[in-house]
Amino acid sequence: MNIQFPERFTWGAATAAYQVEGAAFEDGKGKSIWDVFSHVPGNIEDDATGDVACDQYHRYPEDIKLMQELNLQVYRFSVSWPRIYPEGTGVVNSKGLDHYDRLVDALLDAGIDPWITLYHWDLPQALHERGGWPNRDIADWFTDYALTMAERLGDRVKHWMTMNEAWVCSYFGYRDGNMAPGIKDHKQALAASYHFNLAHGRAYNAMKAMNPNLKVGITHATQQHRPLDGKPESLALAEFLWQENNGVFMEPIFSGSYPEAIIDRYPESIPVITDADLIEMNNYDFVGLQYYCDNLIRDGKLVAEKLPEFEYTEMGWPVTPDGFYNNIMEYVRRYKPKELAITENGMALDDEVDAEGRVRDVRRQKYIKAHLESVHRAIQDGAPLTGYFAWSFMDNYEWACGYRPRFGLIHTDYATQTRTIKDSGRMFAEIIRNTGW
Ligand code: GCO
Repeated sequence: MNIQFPERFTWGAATAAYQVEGAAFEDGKGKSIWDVFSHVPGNIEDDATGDVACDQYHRYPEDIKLMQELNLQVYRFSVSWPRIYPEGTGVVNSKGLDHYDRLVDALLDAGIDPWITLYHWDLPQALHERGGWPNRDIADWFTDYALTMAERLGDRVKHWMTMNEAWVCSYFGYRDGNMAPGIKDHKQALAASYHFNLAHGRAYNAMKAMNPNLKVGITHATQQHRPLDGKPESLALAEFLWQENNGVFMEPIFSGSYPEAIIDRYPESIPVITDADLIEMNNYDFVGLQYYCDNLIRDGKLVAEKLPEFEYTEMGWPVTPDGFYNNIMEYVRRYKPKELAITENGMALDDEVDAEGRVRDVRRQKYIKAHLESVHRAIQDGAPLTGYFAWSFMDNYEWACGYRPRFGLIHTDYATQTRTIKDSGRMFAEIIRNTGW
């Protein structure tokens, strides 16, 4: 097999603040909804919290050396909003800003380009108490925060992602309640989803007006639904779920419209949609797609159990690399995007360091190569893909699953904070060095 990516293709790995930083109550940081949610007994496996996580807040110099060993060209990380605005709005915490300033400089000194996610789920608790994402005012709160960051770091950071996976925050955070802030209310979930899009658009316009050199995008947990039979009810469900999980978040950004199927299905819960809002939302320089697996459908229903014909990960997700190709091409077909990047893709296992100090994660190596083959094929077939970021740089706090699933290219020993590059990390470093294999 000879897989060669374009010379200018960008290679990186990603993390998020609450998952790696720790220092949850240091240097003036305010509480986020995850600080509160993770401390409620029973919400998280083993009642794990992100109080310490990988302690990257203090250990970033050591981690940057490891990024160099992995040949990473880009490190995608998120800023913790309550580190910057402990109360969500108002007074800026200069120690928080200084931290990201130092991190960005250290990355640049190491020859690694920083890409920043502004919102990776850690809403200031103070803003939750003022209504959070279901409150339309959040578009302005978020824009003020985005401008503060762009003003401070925009001279050194070109790539910005406003939201990470608004789908997950809206539906798991406000509809199903299994993620922070733990609300179960469909109407609030749809309002939140609308305001994620609005906040993205408003921040996009404001950031570009401040500094036209910035590239401002958004990342999306793309969902691909695979009917295992040809039954009409299976095909219909796949199409409806495309609209509910992708269309609601992507159609306004790409096309300035809102999926009719959702307006028709939920007349009671749908927020007021205006043309002015849609014009504001319809802005992006690039969209980051994040893909892990297909959702399987049979007999007109989502398949909940494990099927013998699929391999499953530590998250209980099937391994479906060909679905990744279909998913990317579906974006190209439906929305004709001008630029896409794969901002997350990866596999959870229960890796251990062996007696020789190695992590022999053969299954992850296969997963990465198989998914990269799909990316490569999509590029050959015209998809405007400019980069691929592994999730994750290192094992970290996997939200409601605590520390059990390990997604990293680097193993984290949480008791000692020892880092060990896994075999997959070494393989990824070689792929980057050769722009393929
Ligand atoms: C996600 C997130 C990550 C997760 C990863 C694995 O975007 O869901 O960006 O925080 O850890 O997807 O579940």
